[in-house]
Formats: sequence, C-alpha cells, structure tokens
Amino acid sequence: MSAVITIPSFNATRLAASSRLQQEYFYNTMAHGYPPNRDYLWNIFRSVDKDGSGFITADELQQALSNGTWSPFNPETVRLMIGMFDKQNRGSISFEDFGILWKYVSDWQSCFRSFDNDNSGNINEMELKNALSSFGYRVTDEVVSIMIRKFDRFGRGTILFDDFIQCCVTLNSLTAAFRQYDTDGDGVITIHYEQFLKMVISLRM
Ligand SMILES: [Ca+2]
Ligand SMILES: [Ca+2]
Repeated sequence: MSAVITIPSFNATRLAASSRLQQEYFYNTMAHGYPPNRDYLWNIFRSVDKDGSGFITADELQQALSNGTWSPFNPETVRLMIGMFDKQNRGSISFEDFGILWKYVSDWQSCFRSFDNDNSGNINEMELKNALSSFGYRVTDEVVSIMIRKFDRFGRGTILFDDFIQCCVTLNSLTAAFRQYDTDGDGVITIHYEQFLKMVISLRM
C-alpha cells in the first residue's frame, strides 16, 4: 500500500495540452501564474471580500469560486479550505492567509486540467483512475467507480473541479488514517471496533 499526500506533482506536457480549456475557475486570475504580486492579490482579495470586512467568509469564497458550471461550488469543499487556511480559527480568511489559499486553488486547478484529458471540464472514471494512480494510490477499478459515485453530486458519472478536490482530499485523509495502523505497510490492518470508531470519527472531512 503506498500513497502520496497532498498536491501531486504536475506533468508539464499534459498541462500544456490541457491549457486550451477555456473555463475559468477563480475569476480569470489563474492565467497569471504564481506567485502573483501583492497588489494583484490584494485586488482579487477585495473583489472576493464583498462586504469589505477585511476577511473572506465561506459564503464569499463560495461565490468567488467556480466549478466550471453554473452550479454553486461544493459547500463542503469551501468549508474544508476555510478550515485549512484560517490560521486564527476565526472561520474566515485574512489577506495573509489568502495568498496560500490562492496558490492551493491554483495548484488544484492545474492538477484538474492536467487529468481532464478530453478537456470536457469534468473527470470521468478513466481520468480519475489515471489521476489516483499517478498520485501513487493503488486502487482497483471497482474503488474508482465507487469514488465517482460518491463524489458525483449531479449523477452524471463524472466529477467537477470542486468535487475532484473533495475526492482527493478525502482519499488522502482516509489513507493517512489507515497508515497509522498499517505499521508494517503491507496494506492490511487488524483493528478493534473501538479503534475503528475512533479512526472514523476523528477524520477531518
Ligand atoms: Ca467579508
Ligand atoms: Ca474529462
């Protein structure tokens, strides 16, 4: 059992091939590369901070993000990202945290595009299988199929950008929890009921 954590490395050739995709996710800002200058980032921050409070709330972030369709960005994914980058535990994002969040979304967008081989704007079963195996996960077709069904919020047999992040982050958390028990790394664990409950309940998902 091997697994790779967080954001995977990107394949430059495939990225170039998929750059024709015209859908924009975080306004049109991703095309400008990273790191953006501070003024530039500040302008984006202010446009996302609709009420001018100096902080970005989950609602404001959700409105700013796009999954490439008219459907709202997955609120679970928004919550997950606020939780990750809200260093002061305020439930909102300061300008200081925003730069890191911006890079996170930008990296996921590159990742998503690089695995969306047919430039359809969504990830199908075959594309997810390629993505997971290139991240180092050894999963069967059956598991890939279950994951598509689990994270496909619209019943189309494919997953959008927001659900792709959700899917990968969830798999990462589950794998990390499993590995705590799989001390010899053979991909098999034996745990008690109580350990199982603790493992599942303490997962941050
Ligand atoms: Ca605000
Ligand atoms: Ca696709």
